[in-house]
Amino acid sequence: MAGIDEIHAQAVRWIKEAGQRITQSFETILDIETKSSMNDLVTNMDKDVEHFFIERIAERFPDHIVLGEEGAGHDLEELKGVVWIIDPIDGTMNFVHQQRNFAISIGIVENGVGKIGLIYDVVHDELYHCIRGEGAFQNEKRIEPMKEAKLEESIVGLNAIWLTENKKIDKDVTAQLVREVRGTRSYGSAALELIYVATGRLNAYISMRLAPWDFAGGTIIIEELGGKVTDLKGNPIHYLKKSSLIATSPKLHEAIMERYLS
Ligand code: 2AM
Ligand code: CA
Repeated sequence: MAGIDEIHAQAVRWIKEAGQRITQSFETILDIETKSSMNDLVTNMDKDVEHFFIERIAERFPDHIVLGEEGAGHDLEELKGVVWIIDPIDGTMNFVHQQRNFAISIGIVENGVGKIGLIYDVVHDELYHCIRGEGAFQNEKRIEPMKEAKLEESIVGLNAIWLTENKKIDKDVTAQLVREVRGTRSYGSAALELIYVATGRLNAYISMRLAPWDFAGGTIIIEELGGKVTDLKGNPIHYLKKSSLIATSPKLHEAIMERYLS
């Protein structure tokens, strides 16, 4: 089987190439469809980029498996061997409406353990990446381990939808959190919000509903930097299951869990 460094090096090359394809598509007219709802968008570029990875991976690493958001990869029931969990465009609504605030997200998992994380902020040409145990990097620059923040001094990534009546969380609880922290932000791309937590631009990110391709790459990078990612019950997240998610530093994780989620 290919070594971890070789897999990482290939993933870096491919994610940059995929980024170029996306940038070039800004000059073309997108083909936009909706999926589960009017606001759940998919474009020809989401599909094109997913296919790009599937073809490259099948050719170079034929024993690897791909789980992609647009469903062109494998149908998986368990995480055996090397699995690439890919979101070709995370933040598709931003991609369509803003041509910014989106990312390509890849988590590479071996027998259920996150080994390589990559998030590419295409518009800023910023690649965040790590190999488990070897530190995390923004392009070539090493990212410092995550720092703790007090609850009242933290900036939390949270979508305003969770302050409206919903089936996942009591909106009074989220409203209390919004009042008690220093500030909240919503960027519309889980991958970017996770990388903002990894780099200290946010102190925590909370979502009630994410899929493995939204969080795999970011979780691997955050864990490499000493952060903690769980579902909102405090259980470990699973790379094959949709779940709620809280990503932050260990002490702030404890504080948020204790004050709002227990
Ligand atoms: P996407 O753009 O790849 O679809 C938006 O708040 C963030 O949540 C984005 O990362 C978006 O990913 C993700 N997202 C939006 N709707 C979702 C859903 N129904 N299930 C899982 N993730 C979702
Ligand atoms: Ca997507």
